[in-house]
Amino acid sequence: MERTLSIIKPDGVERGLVGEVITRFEKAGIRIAAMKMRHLTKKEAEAFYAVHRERPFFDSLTTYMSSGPVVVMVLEGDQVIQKNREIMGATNPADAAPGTIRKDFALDVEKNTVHGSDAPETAQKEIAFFFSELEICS
Ligand code: YYY
Ligand code: MG
Repeated sequence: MERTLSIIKPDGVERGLVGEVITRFEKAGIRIAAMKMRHLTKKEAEAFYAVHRERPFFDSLTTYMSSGPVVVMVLEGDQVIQKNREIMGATNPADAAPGTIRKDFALDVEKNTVHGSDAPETAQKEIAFFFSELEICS
Protein backbone atom coordinates (compact mmCIF):
# COMPACT_ATOMS: atom_id res chain seq x y z
CA MET A 1 0.00 0.00 0.00
CA GLU A 2 1.38 3.36 -1.10
CA ARG A 3 0.46 7.03 -0.51
CA THR A 4 0.75 10.07 -2.73
CA LEU A 5 -0.16 13.76 -2.51
CA SER A 6 -2.69 15.12 -4.97
CA ILE A 7 -3.64 18.77 -5.41
CA ILE A 8 -6.55 20.09 -7.43
CA LYS A 9 -5.02 23.38 -8.51
CA PRO A 10 -6.79 26.79 -8.56
CA ASP A 11 -7.98 26.37 -12.18
CA GLY A 12 -9.65 23.07 -11.26
CA VAL A 13 -11.38 24.40 -8.15
CA GLU A 14 -12.46 27.62 -9.90
CA ARG A 15 -14.02 25.72 -12.83
CA GLY A 16 -15.93 23.29 -10.60
CA LEU A 17 -13.85 20.22 -11.45
CA VAL A 18 -13.35 18.94 -7.88
CA GLY A 19 -16.05 16.26 -8.15
CA GLU A 20 -14.93 15.20 -11.63
CA VAL A 21 -11.30 14.73 -10.53
CA ILE A 22 -12.24 12.83 -7.36
CA THR A 23 -14.60 10.60 -9.37
CA ARG A 24 -11.73 9.63 -11.65
CA PHE A 25 -9.59 8.64 -8.66
CA GLU A 26 -12.38 6.65 -7.02
CA LYS A 27 -13.34 4.89 -10.26
CA ALA A 28 -9.69 3.81 -10.57
CA GLY A 29 -9.92 2.16 -7.15
CA ILE A 30 -7.86 4.84 -5.40
CA ARG A 31 -8.85 5.65 -1.81
CA ILE A 32 -8.92 9.19 -0.40
CA ALA A 33 -7.23 9.00 2.99
CA ALA A 34 -7.24 12.75 3.77
CA MET A 35 -8.58 15.91 2.17
CA LYS A 36 -8.72 19.65 2.85
CA MET A 37 -9.16 22.97 1.08
CA ARG A 38 -6.43 25.59 1.44
CA HIS A 39 -5.64 28.98 -0.05
CA LEU A 40 -1.83 28.94 -0.14
CA THR A 41 0.20 32.07 0.48
CA LYS A 42 2.89 32.90 -2.08
CA LYS A 43 5.50 31.86 0.51
CA GLU A 44 3.80 28.47 1.04
CA ALA A 45 3.61 27.87 -2.72
CA GLU A 46 7.32 28.75 -3.00
CA ALA A 47 8.17 26.32 -0.21
CA PHE A 48 6.08 23.55 -1.76
CA TYR A 49 7.71 23.99 -5.18
CA ALA A 50 11.21 24.77 -3.78
CA VAL A 51 12.75 22.10 -6.04
CA HIS A 52 11.84 24.32 -9.03
CA ARG A 53 13.29 27.53 -7.49
CA GLU A 54 15.85 28.03 -10.27
CA ARG A 55 13.44 27.34 -13.13
CA PRO A 56 12.22 30.24 -15.30
CA PHE A 57 8.57 29.45 -14.55
CA PHE A 58 8.98 29.48 -10.73
CA ASP A 59 7.60 32.96 -10.00
CA SER A 60 4.64 32.60 -12.34
CA LEU A 61 3.88 29.08 -11.04
CA THR A 62 3.92 30.08 -7.38
CA THR A 63 1.87 33.24 -8.05
CA TYR A 64 -0.68 31.07 -9.83
CA MET A 65 -0.70 28.38 -7.11
CA SER A 66 -1.47 31.07 -4.51
CA SER A 67 -4.13 32.79 -6.66
CA GLY A 68 -7.09 30.82 -5.29
CA PRO A 69 -8.09 27.84 -3.15
CA VAL A 70 -6.78 24.36 -3.85
CA VAL A 71 -7.99 20.95 -2.69
CA VAL A 72 -5.22 18.85 -1.18
CA MET A 73 -5.59 15.08 -0.79
CA VAL A 74 -3.67 12.05 0.38
CA LEU A 75 -4.43 9.19 -2.00
CA GLU A 76 -3.84 5.63 -0.95
CA GLY A 77 -3.61 2.42 -2.96
CA ASP A 78 -1.47 -0.10 -4.71
CA GLN A 79 1.21 1.73 -6.76
CA VAL A 80 -0.83 4.90 -6.36
CA ILE A 81 2.07 7.26 -7.17
CA GLN A 82 2.40 5.89 -10.70
CA LYS A 83 -1.34 5.28 -11.08
CA ASN A 84 -2.11 8.90 -10.19
CA ARG A 85 0.53 10.19 -12.63
CA GLU A 86 -1.13 8.10 -15.37
CA ILE A 87 -4.61 9.42 -14.56
CA MET A 88 -3.21 13.00 -14.53
CA GLY A 89 -1.38 12.79 -17.86
CA ALA A 90 1.71 14.65 -19.05
CA THR A 91 2.61 18.04 -17.53
CA ASN A 92 1.85 19.86 -20.79
CA PRO A 93 -1.74 19.10 -21.88
CA ALA A 94 -0.54 19.24 -25.49
CA ASP A 95 1.48 16.09 -24.75
CA ALA A 96 -1.08 14.39 -22.49
CA ALA A 97 -2.74 11.14 -23.56
CA PRO A 98 -6.46 11.08 -24.38
CA GLY A 99 -8.68 10.43 -21.38
CA THR A 100 -6.26 11.91 -18.86
CA ILE A 101 -7.27 14.77 -16.55
CA ARG A 102 -4.76 17.17 -18.09
CA LYS A 103 -5.77 16.31 -21.67
CA ASP A 104 -9.43 16.78 -20.83
CA PHE A 105 -9.23 19.85 -18.57
CA ALA A 106 -5.82 21.59 -18.37
CA LEU A 107 -5.75 25.12 -19.78
CA ASP A 108 -1.98 25.18 -20.43
CA VAL A 109 1.31 23.82 -19.05
CA GLU A 110 0.98 26.00 -15.91
CA LYS A 111 -2.77 25.85 -15.27
CA ASN A 112 -2.77 22.08 -15.60
CA THR A 113 -5.50 21.29 -13.05
CA VAL A 114 -3.72 18.73 -10.85
CA HIS A 115 -0.50 18.02 -9.01
CA GLY A 116 0.75 14.55 -8.11
CA SER A 117 3.91 13.44 -6.31
CA ASP A 118 6.46 11.82 -8.63
CA ALA A 119 8.28 9.34 -6.34
CA PRO A 120 8.05 7.77 -2.85
CA GLU A 121 10.46 10.29 -1.24
CA THR A 122 8.67 13.32 -2.71
CA ALA A 123 5.28 11.82 -1.79
CA GLN A 124 6.36 11.49 1.84
CA LYS A 125 7.72 15.06 1.91
CA GLU A 126 4.69 16.56 0.17
CA ILE A 127 2.19 14.73 2.38
CA ALA A 128 4.02 15.96 5.50
CA PHE A 129 3.92 19.51 4.07
CA PHE A 130 0.11 19.53 4.34
CA PHE A 131 -0.97 16.78 6.75
CA SER A 132 -0.07 15.45 10.18
CA GLU A 133 -0.26 11.67 10.57
CA LEU A 134 -3.37 12.17 12.76
CA GLU A 135 -5.24 13.74 9.83
CA ILE A 136 -4.72 10.71 7.59
CA CYS A 137 -7.36 7.97 7.74
CA SER A 138 -5.67 4.77 6.70
O1 YYY B 1 5.14 17.00 -11.90
P1 YYY B 1 4.44 17.87 -12.92
O2 YYY B 1 3.42 18.79 -12.30
O3 YYY B 1 3.88 17.07 -14.05
O4 YYY B 1 5.56 18.81 -13.62
P2 YYY B 1 6.90 19.46 -13.04
O5 YYY B 1 7.94 19.34 -14.09
O6 YYY B 1 7.23 18.90 -11.69
O7 YYY B 1 6.53 21.00 -12.90
C1 YYY B 1 5.73 21.44 -11.82
C2 YYY B 1 4.75 22.44 -12.34
O8 YYY B 1 5.43 23.57 -12.87
C3 YYY B 1 3.87 21.96 -13.49
O9 YYY B 1 2.77 21.18 -13.07
C4 YYY B 1 3.44 23.26 -14.09
C5 YYY B 1 4.66 24.15 -13.92
N1 YYY B 1 5.47 24.22 -15.15
C6 YYY B 1 5.34 25.34 -15.96
O10 YYY B 1 4.57 26.25 -15.63
N2 YYY B 1 6.06 25.42 -17.13
C7 YYY B 1 6.89 24.43 -17.49
N3 YYY B 1 7.58 24.53 -18.62
C8 YYY B 1 7.03 23.28 -16.67
C9 YYY B 1 6.29 23.20 -15.51
MG1 MG C 1 6.50 17.42 -10.42
